[in-house]
Amino acid sequence: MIMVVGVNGVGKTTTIGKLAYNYNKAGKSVLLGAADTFRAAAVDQLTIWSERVGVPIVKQQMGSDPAAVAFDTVQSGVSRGSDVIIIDTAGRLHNKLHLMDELSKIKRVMNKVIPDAPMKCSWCWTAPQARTPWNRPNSLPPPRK
Ligand SMILES: Nc1nc2c(ncn2[C@@H]2O[C@H](COP(=O)(O)OP(=O)(O)OP(=O)(O)O)[C@@H](O)[C@H]2O)c(=O)[nH]1
Ligand SMILES: [Mg+2]
Repeated sequence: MIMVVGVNGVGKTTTIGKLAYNYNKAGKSVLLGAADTFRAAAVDQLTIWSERVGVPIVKQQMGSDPAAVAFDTVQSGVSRGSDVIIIDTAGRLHNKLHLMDELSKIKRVMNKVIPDAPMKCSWCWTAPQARTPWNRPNSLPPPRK
């Protein structure tokens, strides 16, 4: 399971398209989960990637609970026997605690379906943003599980 997280507009969804393409090419069965239910057209954007790459997608309508989408996606991945599940999330700043807590919730519900699944939480950065934590370490919230 890969949960892709990061600040707004850094390339999360595009990275998911690239990952899906490469895993698919390597013969793995991939399932995408559209858990960015916040930004307008985010679900449509990921749907276009799923069609380009030729992999299935689990989605709900905009505004629905992202954790519910992630839960459905993992459940669907289990019943389909998917090798790789990739979850898109809405962009957020790392110092907005309530938004970081939402990510913790998404991760928790994914682990409810497969408690011992190998899970990678991939934080997307742009080059200038990658320098921010080193310049302003106090801007980071305490580590979240
Ligand atoms: N040149 C270049 N552009 C990129 C790359 N990755 C993403 N982009 C562009 O950056 C813009 C934002 O990319 P998205 O993948 O939508 O970023 P996101 O993090 O999902 O954005 P939000 O969901 O709004 O937070 C789009 O116009 C992409 O085409 C990259 O590696 N190179
Ligand atoms: Mg996106």
